[in-house]
Amino acid sequence: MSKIEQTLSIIKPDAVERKLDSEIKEMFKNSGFSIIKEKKIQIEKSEAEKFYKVHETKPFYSDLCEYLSSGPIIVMVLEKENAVLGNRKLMGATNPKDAEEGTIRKKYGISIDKNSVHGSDSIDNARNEIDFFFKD
Ligand code: IDP
Ligand code: MG
Repeated sequence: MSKIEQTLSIIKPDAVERKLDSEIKEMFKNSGFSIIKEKKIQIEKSEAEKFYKVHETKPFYSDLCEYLSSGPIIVMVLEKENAVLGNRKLMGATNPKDAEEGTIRKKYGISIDKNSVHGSDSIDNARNEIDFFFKD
């Protein structure tokens, strides 16, 4: 059964820096997502640490948070049927080397850390991540 969902997407610093935001947004729209909210921001490392808290024990945590706060990002709320899973599919595997043809990370990702986009991995996390950036 399918239902309308919202998920959080982030266009990460490597893709914003390369001015890929319009092309990535087109890929979302062409896949049937509506961009309900969006803003371009730069966050502090301390905020990135909160956002990625689930990864705090990983060896790459500090670099990851440094990176997410290293330049402007575009955060978006995407909406469509089964948006969480659909966005994960459109993004492709975490490591662009493993991502399938036609996915955002295959097309634009540079490396496992500079993989161009973030997407929520569950409905609960989507709700929390949307609140994290858009609660006001
Ligand atoms: P996801 O972004 O596909 O959900 P996660 O496992 O949640 O992947 O990891 C969050 C982010 O941390 C990834 O997008 C990637 O940028 C980075 N990352 C994950 N694994 C590694 C790694 O082994 N080395 C360096 N960075 C990593
Ligand atoms: Mg993740």
